[in-house]
Amino acid sequence: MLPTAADPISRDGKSLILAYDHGLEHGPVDFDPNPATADPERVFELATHDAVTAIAVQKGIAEAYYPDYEDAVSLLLKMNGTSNLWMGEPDTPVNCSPEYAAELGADAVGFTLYGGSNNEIEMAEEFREIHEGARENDMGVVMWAYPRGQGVRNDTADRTIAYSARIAHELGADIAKVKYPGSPDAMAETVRMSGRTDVVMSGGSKTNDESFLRTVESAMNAGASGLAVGRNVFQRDNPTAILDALELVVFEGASTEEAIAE
Ligand code: FBP
Repeated sequence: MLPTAADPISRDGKSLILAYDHGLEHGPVDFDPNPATADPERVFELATHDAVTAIAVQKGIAEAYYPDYEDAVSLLLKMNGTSNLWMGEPDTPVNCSPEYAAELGADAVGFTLYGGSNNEIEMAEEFREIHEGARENDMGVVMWAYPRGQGVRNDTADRTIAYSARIAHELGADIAKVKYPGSPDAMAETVRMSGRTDVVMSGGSKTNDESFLRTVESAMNAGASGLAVGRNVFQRDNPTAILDALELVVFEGASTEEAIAE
């Protein structure tokens, strides 16, 4: 396999990104199910699990905690983000430069693009600067490809999600992070539209072990390259157990039944 820019945050072409930007995006409510996870150190500890290929965090968390973990986990630095207090048309300000991301030790940068928002034009221009800055600093690029806003009637429609992955591909992302489009066929079409850009599934709100693993298994069978997951790991009473199971499904091709039986 040829090396790609996604390699530092992937293993054998597969990724399991532990997303932990929820304190900004959703607020403290996301830590309620497992209050200890309000402490970033707990989640960095989880990210040292063999299954995890990178942790995705905002700049402030990286500054404060990543120096203690840089030998143990790859860093995917999220470059934009909005709080849940914002009530306008979907938008998300850039809060870090690629140069500073590189200085913090980032292996890759992450960027949310809300295709269909009235702010899509500005966001795409911002993405250009982040993308080219990442290339100059040898970092991979992950797009949180989230169609959302006035131009989007149904953000989970299969064609809409396939379109968002295509946008990520055409604008130069190495990995497109998309919501699961509802069926294996729709996921396969999303993967087909994303060309050489890898597609990872977004974890979504917490579900039970079996239903979550089944969705991951079906995404992998449809050609996805892994997942970027937050709440379905850190909101569980035993996050390590679900990472053990995900390792089998994502990297070993195990079925849900096999992963649960382990
Ligand atoms: P989850 O696995 O918890 O869904 O996390 C993925 C993620 O993209 C996070 O990086 C981000 O904070 C959150 O979902 C945003 O979710 P939304 O914009 O849909 O509320």
